[in-house]
Amino acid sequence: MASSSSSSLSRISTLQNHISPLEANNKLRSLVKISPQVSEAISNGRAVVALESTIISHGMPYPQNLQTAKEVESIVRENGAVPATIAILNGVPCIGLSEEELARLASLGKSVQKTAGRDIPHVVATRANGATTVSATLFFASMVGIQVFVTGGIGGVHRHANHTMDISSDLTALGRTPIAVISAGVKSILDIPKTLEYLETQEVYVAAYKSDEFPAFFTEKSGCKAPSRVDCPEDCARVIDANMKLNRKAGILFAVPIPKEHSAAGNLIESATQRALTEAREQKVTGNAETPFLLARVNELTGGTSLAANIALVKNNALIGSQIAVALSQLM
Ligand code: PSU
Ligand code: MN
Repeated sequence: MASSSSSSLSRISTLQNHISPLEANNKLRSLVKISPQVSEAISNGRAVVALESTIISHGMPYPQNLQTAKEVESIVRENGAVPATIAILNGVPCIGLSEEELARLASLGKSVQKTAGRDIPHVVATRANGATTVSATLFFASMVGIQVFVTGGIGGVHRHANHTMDISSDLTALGRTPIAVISAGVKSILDIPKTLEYLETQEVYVAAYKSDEFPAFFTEKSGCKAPSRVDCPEDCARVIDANMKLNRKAGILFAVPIPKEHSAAGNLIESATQRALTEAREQKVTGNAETPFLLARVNELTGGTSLAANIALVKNNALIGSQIAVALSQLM
């Protein structure tokens, strides 16, 4: 356990050039703190579901963020898997948070640094608190061998990316990390056709869950046909198993449409999204500030309707992700 962060960096410097991959992996693992429940589950081949933390710090306001994070963890447990929420606390990457740690992270809100893959070394070196995005969460989940990861929506290719080159590192991380991410597709704040093209370039297997169409987060339909379709957790588990046995390096995206009873507000949310996008351009909000800005603004403009839909779809993803993780653990 690397609980004293003072030793984290000195341990990095002791890494030798000539060590076996197993030794290297053990040394890497000694730099992160794995909760006892997650550690036990990984050692015994039990189902584990990784969860990201930017959705807690930047994706939802306090206290709904804490309430949702706790409920999501409960859903994972009730469905037979162990939740591993991932975040960096005082410079220590934590895989599985205690109740106190989760509460602290949620109450700190946006003062916690949004941590994508590129930000990890700086957050660790400065012993800061970091909420991991999909890309950073993939890095730590893969380090400890977790194969299933649940979130709300992943980042993607932004609209006007041909000018701004704003493409989320979630997509390149998925291209090099053999983990299955369960999301409700991607938001219409993004360019969905370009996001699907980019995922293909990155060799990520993309399937819609019980649908022919790729979902657009708040709505079941995006107007884009999904590259593939899966209809049950067991089918998903078989794809993950094959991906792993073939030692492919790229990941998998299972896109689960928002439950029908929560998709009714889709049109209201879509018009709010258009307005938020215009405001972001007017106010010159760019880079990693854009996604949190749009999420918060759409929530304001819809009077909380988008937040309720967001919470509902994350919980649904947690349910299906846990079923997939359990099916996978039974295959192996
Ligand atoms: N999309 C959402 N909710 C979120 C995010 C994206 O609908 O909370 C967060 C996730 O953590 C995702 C990150 O990994 O934003 C992507 O940020 P960016 O677009 O800056 O790469
Ligand atoms: Mn970006």
